[in-house]
Amino acid sequence: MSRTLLSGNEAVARGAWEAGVSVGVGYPGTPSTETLENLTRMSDVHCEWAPNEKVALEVAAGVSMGGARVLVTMKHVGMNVAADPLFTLAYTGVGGGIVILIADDPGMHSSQNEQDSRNWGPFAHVPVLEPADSHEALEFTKSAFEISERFDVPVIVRSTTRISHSKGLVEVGERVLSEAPAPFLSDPAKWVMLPSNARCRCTSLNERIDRLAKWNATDGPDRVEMGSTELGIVTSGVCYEYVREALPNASVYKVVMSYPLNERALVEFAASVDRLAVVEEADPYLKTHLRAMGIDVADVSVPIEGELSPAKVAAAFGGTLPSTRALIADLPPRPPLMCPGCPHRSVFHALRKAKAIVTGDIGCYTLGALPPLSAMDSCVCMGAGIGMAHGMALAGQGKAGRPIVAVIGDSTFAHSGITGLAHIAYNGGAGTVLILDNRITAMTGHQGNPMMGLTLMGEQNRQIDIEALCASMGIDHVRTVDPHDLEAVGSTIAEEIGRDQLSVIVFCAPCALLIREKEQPYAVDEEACTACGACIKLGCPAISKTSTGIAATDITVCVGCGDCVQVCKFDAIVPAGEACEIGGV
Ligand SMILES: Cc1ncc(C[n+]2csc(CCOP(=O)(O)OP(=O)(O)O)c2C)c(N)n1
Repeated sequence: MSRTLLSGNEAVARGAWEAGVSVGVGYPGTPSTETLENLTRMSDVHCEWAPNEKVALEVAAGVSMGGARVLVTMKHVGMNVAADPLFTLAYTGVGGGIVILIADDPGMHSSQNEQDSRNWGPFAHVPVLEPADSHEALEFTKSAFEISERFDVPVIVRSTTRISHSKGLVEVGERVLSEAPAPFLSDPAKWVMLPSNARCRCTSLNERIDRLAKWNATDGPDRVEMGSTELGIVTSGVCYEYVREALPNASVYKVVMSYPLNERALVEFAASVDRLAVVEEADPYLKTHLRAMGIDVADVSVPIEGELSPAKVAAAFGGTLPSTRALIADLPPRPPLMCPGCPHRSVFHALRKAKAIVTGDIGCYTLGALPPLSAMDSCVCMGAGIGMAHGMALAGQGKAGRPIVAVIGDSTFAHSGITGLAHIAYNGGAGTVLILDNRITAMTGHQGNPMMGLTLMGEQNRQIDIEALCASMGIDHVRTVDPHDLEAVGSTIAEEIGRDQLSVIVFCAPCALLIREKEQPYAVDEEACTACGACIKLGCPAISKTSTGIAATDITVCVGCGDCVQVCKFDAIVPAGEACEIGGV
């Protein structure tokens, strides 16, 4: 045993490795992504990025059926995508243990919504464990594998941003050496969920969860810390840390297994305190279940939106603690921006000029919604933009002069855009679909994907040929364009939106952060600049307006992509060396 500092995500990876996991599989999504990336660095584990979370869980189901332990990772919205296999895997149960890390994002630091993944527990009848720190993330991941195999059910480990991304001291141990799985023996009653088998497995699932609830009541991981009996708090996950800091004298019931709940212990705890309150983030999950159990829960105004903090918890109980907001207030604001040299920029610049209705999607390109580009009208969930473009056309939009365009990134297209495109092709729809192929899953930190073929284990495998894929759907108009050729971007978009048939434009150029060698930066020739503002409208962080209205570039930020040179009608943007010679910046 030795001690080390690990983030919650690193600790989950380490816990899975110590538990003898054979395979890790998932789809990137903040705040879960680094878990698999860390597992890859450990010995004797094979890791894969799946095209989406549903496929990840299905691969895991196969690993489990084959008798080996498997870790699946995703962010909260990923489980919406993977829910179909989850519900039925609860019926089949497992061979080797299945542990699913779901990382929630209260406060939506990097997500389109706030979801509380504890709800999957009672919904799908799968146990949920909630670590409060890195140490518990490791320990509970290990126990999750044991619970999964002992009670024949997949287990969810629910993290949140603060746990996934904070570092804490962890005791690391050895890896259990598991034997190679025995050859597979068919067991259709367990694995083939025809209705007749599923009915039996449904009964069996209820029995398994009953047994688990009994185990939770006698040997479960929940913890009671008695302090003053005037106030008792029921809490879980990182909120436990906030409660300890904000209400040091209160008695605390720390829920670790949030499904199935240890009902008897909760009732006993409630009886042992004068007043009982719940502190939890996101949904009133515990509050609702405690009230359903007949426990009198005080109405305390703990915020139900966003992230909690020790200060917010203290305030809810009439106390005060210094708020971290005061520290944050001193930091300069850094709004999210497309990077200098981002290949997505020119496409939104052109879409704005085309006055298109843009049904967008999720990725770095969602920043095209922000000024000065302001060229995205919707962003709902991964893959939604393509189906929404078709739906807008069905509603009769697009006829009054504003063309309908769907915009989607390469990873998002592989995740859930292909089916949307198949839908339009199959139903005879029209419209223009733009695939922004920057050869990487950029937004979550440069993960490989099936479009470019680099695997999580570092192998270069097959790449999907987007043009051929579209052609196989019977789409006649498919073109690939370099997004740094602004003339081609504008003219191709103009031509394709003018058609009354379905067309696809693939804008293909690598993410600016993949390019290690910077091109020569550009600077502004002050004499030639007329302060027209055309370059400013690109929204490049390397270009700004001076007090006199003319443009200036920051040559330490400029990567020399040349997009701004192409929008300047006065040849005022020139290689930085030349600008210095003629007296520019
Ligand atoms: C269901 C779901 N899974 C994961 C995510 C996290 N996520 C948001 S966008 C994205 C991929 C973006 O990659 P790409 O489409 O290639 O666009 P890029 O960022 O490279 O421009 C991911 C993984 C999410 N929002 N929803």
